[in-house]
Amino acid sequence: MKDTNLLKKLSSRLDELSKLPKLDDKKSIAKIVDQKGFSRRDFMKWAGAMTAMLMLPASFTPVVARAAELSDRLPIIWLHMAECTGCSESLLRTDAPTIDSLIFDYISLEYHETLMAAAGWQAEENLEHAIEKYKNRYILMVEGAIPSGEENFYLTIGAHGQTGEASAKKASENAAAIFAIGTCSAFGGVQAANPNPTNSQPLSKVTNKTVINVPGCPPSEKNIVGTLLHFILYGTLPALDAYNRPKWAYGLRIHDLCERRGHFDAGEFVENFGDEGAKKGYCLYKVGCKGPYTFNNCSKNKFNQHMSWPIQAGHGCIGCSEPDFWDTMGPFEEPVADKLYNTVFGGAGADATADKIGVGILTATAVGIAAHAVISKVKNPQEDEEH
Ligand code: FSX
Ligand code: SF4
Ligand code: F3S
Repeated sequence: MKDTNLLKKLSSRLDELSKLPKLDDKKSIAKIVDQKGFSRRDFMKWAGAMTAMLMLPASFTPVVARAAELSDRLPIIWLHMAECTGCSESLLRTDAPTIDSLIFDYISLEYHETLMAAAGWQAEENLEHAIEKYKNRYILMVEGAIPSGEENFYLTIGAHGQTGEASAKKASENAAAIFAIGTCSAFGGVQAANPNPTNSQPLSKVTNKTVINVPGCPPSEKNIVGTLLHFILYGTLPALDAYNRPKWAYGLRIHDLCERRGHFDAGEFVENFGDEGAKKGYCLYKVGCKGPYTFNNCSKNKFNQHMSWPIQAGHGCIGCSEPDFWDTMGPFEEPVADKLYNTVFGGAGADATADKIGVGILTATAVGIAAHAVISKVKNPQEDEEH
């Protein structure tokens, strides 16, 4: 779609949204931003970064800012299933709030067990009431995997002892959009790791409605807020990969965006944590980095007020935004074993390739190209499905 047509389309969607009543009259984004010590300029800078992240041209910045301003028009129901609440924490418990976390203060969270004041019967009633009142209008965000089938009693909520499975099913039925927040909800995560005693399942196995997966253990606040803004702007599903992850966030490998990538290509590896290579910031592949097999944008967004991310901190990526990463990506501090990936070196495996790099059998450049070829052989879920 041409930029001007898209701009028109997004603007008229926002015009429609602006006609919906504000869910809380006293709140305005300008006020909240100001109260927390940000200027309008900071807010517009943030909107500019969001615009780039959503792969829109810079001229769309005012539209993205307006989408953020209208983010209180769509009620949100956030359910907690089996999880550690790290995903909510990633967004909310920063010691200095970011504009992303302010957006979360601003949106209309009709139900969020960690944040709301209500408890017991009252909480249950609030949920039922919100589902009824905002039927087909609310966005459902679910955090955590869902113990299912004969094992569904491993998660019950509230005084009636309703199972998490029943609760997630019910809330999914009347939602305008459904986001699985975090790897547990998207893919099962640690709960579903072998032998999965609670028969925990991803949200998509519990409902037959389309679920947008926002994985990561936890996902970055920007990927959560960006998914919300995308829905506010378009009102439709974003382009998704084969695992239903938005391509704007999960379209590239960690390895493609990694600041240590030059060292990988030059065959310069950390051999052991704390060695000379580690001090020089060399590539972490040989100490287990799973960046070549993991799709996410962590190096761009980072965590903790954009301070750092796993590889910057000196540990390899453990593949936390991939399905079944607890079972398939371990051991986390060793390279992926030959069991998973055959390579151009007659099936010797990516690790054997890294060893060859280490002992300098090939020249650095040739190795860089060959190793890249190896990595590129790993199945790319982005190529499976185009929307
Ligand atoms: Fe899981 Fe999140 Fe990891 Fe924790 O939703 S994705 S265990 S950060 O809190 O559920
Ligand atoms: Fe970065 Fe890991 Fe790739 Fe090395 S293997 S370049 S540390 S993502
Ligand atoms: Fe997870 Fe790897 Fe990012 S472990 S947080 S996907 S760097």
